[in-house]
Amino acid sequence: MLEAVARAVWAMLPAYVPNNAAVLFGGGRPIDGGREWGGRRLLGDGKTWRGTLAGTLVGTALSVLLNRLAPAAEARTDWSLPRFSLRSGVALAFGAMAGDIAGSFFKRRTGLARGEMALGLDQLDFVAGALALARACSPRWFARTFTRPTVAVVLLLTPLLHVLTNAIAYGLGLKDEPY
Ligand code: CTP
Ligand code: MG
Ligand code: K
Repeated sequence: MLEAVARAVWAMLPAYVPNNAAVLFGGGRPIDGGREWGGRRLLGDGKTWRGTLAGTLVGTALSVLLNRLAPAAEARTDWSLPRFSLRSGVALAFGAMAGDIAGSFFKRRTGLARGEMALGLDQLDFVAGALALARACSPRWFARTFTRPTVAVVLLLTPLLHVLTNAIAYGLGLKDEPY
């Protein structure tokens, strides 16, 4: 059980950190360039080129780092941890950013302003993006790494981790809202 959770979190870390990296390094020119659609912003000022690039780079770098840390972590436990290819690492990191951007697109369509909470969507849009892109880019790696029980753990655990890290980022003054 603990190993299943550890494997799931390990495999998802390159998809988890991009959001936090975007909060830290984001800002500047919005991806939608201020454009509107149907009287509302296409994406909003919260989705920037810089944040997206930073998130993708940090997530990818973490996948490389995790590969190097895995043997030591495995030696200290009796777990076997997943490894990332460059392809799957990039897919998880960029997929998380893309899913988050798609989430903002839907938030704007339903009239939610930038920063307003969309319960469920905010917590899972990046997971859906990361898993979908990883599956499309590295199908064999994906099938090995994200077995059904692992996906179940991810879907249950991610919203909790997301709420927790965002609350911490808010507490540290890094984020404008605690979600
Ligand atoms: N961010 C960014 N680029 C991204 C994603 C996030 O620059 N692709 C930065 C922005 O400064 C953003 C912050 O990270 O405000 C928090 O991200 P998030 O909560 O996803 O955005 P919101 O501001 O809440 O906007 P939205 O309502 O569109 O989700
Ligand atoms: Mg938000
Ligand atoms: K979001």
